[in-house]
Amino acid sequence: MSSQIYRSASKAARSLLSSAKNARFFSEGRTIGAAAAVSASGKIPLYASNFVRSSGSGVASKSWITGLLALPAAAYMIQDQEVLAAEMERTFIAIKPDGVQRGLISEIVSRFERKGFKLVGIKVIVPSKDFAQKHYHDLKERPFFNGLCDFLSSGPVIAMVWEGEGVIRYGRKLIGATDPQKSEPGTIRGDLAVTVGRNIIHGSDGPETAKDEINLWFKPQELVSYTNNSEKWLYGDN
Ligand code: DAT
Ligand code: MG
Repeated sequence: MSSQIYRSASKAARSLLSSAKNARFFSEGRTIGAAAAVSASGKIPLYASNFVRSSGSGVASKSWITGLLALPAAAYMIQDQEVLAAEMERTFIAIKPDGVQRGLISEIVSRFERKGFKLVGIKVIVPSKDFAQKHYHDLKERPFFNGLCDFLSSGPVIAMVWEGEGVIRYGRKLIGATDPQKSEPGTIRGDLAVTVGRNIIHGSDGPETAKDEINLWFKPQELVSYTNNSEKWLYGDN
């Protein structure tokens, strides 16, 4: 019985959600902050835990009421997650064979993670030369193209997709200039690399390349959408 109520409650929440969606009402960044504030007020956890406890216990009447009263907030929370999942930008980042061999995986991952970006896909892969040529197709006229593709396919690469507001452009800032001699101290290449041919990391340079590179390196099912608990402290308008 209570699980049936749970189902209708969540159905109702979803229908509230879809009417909100149709109104295109929630799709502004500002809503994310508002929804986070609702979650932070403590109403949502109460709602969630009451439903969990009531399922199958037979002592659910108080919980139903609390739960039903919380429906609009529940719809809001579902919406909050979907807005974040739908609107957040993604970029493709790869630790090249030199970065892997030099033991810099955790150092590089931690810089993106500490900034507040979210890892939504990661794998270790030795790309074939053909694959490397696809990845660097826009550089095929350059004299270093062949050597670059040999190098990228010479060993394990850590392929990643990172998500967050402004992650494409800011990811490039974290990485630093292409030539580590010109990268600022504090950037990944500035701190950890010396020459352009061994600059340890790749990052998409714009929205189009990000989309293409994510599609080249990952199948859709290899990427996850989730809400990280810290997001309510990372995003919000005042
Ligand atoms: P980035 O990796 O910063 O996006 P890019 O796309 O211009 O730079 O070039 C891809 C890679 O090719 C780069 O990371 C290292 C290599 N590369 C670029 N310019 C080079 C050069 N002048 N000599 C040797 N390798 C170079
Ligand atoms: Mg590039």
